[in-house]
Amino acid sequence: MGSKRAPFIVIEGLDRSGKTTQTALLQGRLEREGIPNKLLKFPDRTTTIGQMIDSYLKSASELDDHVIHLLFSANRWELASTIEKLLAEGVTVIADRYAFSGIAFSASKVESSASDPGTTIPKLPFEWCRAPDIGLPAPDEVLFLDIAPEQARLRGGYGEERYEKEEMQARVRQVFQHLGEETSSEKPQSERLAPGTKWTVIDAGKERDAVAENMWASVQSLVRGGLTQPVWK
Ligand code: 2DT
Repeated sequence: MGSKRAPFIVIEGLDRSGKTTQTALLQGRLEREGIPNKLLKFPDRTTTIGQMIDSYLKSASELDDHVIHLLFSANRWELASTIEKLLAEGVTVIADRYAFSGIAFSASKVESSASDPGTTIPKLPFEWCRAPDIGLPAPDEVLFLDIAPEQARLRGGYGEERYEKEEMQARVRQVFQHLGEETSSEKPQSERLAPGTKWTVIDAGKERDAVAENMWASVQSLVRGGLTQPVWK
């Protein structure tokens, strides 16, 4: 128990929040500070499961909503032991998206209600969405890059992939906010995805360098100090 491990940091964010740029800037900062690190990206489209996910996201294939949800989760489980090994070796792991995206996107899928066609209901219950990721190595900190839909719109059009639609993005933002509250709450461990995780909201509407500074300010003591407690599960 005495030996130190490195921290696990997850970057989550809405479309057009600058997540990819900011993740690269954070990694560059770790490099400059001489902190050993590894950047992972979820979905990891290089594995066999990842290729199925890639095809689905590009609308080249159709899959049942339950199936694609479980594939996204399986794509994290594929890397679970690698993450634990890296942390134990003192390598800081940064993940561009993780289980929080998994829940936020799947729980945002809706269909019209049979009894009241004017209203929509979730296709997959929230608790069902969370279940497959319980027990994964949990991050020490999540940096959630938040941007208001109106501001995101000013940054230009959405991409081509499935889910890159404004209505969907607005629902995803709400589920992320709910996950943030839940993660920061005092709920019993069994009712939270990530028992020891710190959830930090970063205002991604600010200019690039200011966002990068805020992210660094939030994680720097964690990445400089190392941790003695085991990886959260
Ligand atoms: P990128 O644009 O960041 O490659 O994401 N997604 C992601 C899910 O629906 N479930 C998940 O578990 C993960 C990790 C978010 C591709 C899209 O995949 C969605 C956007």
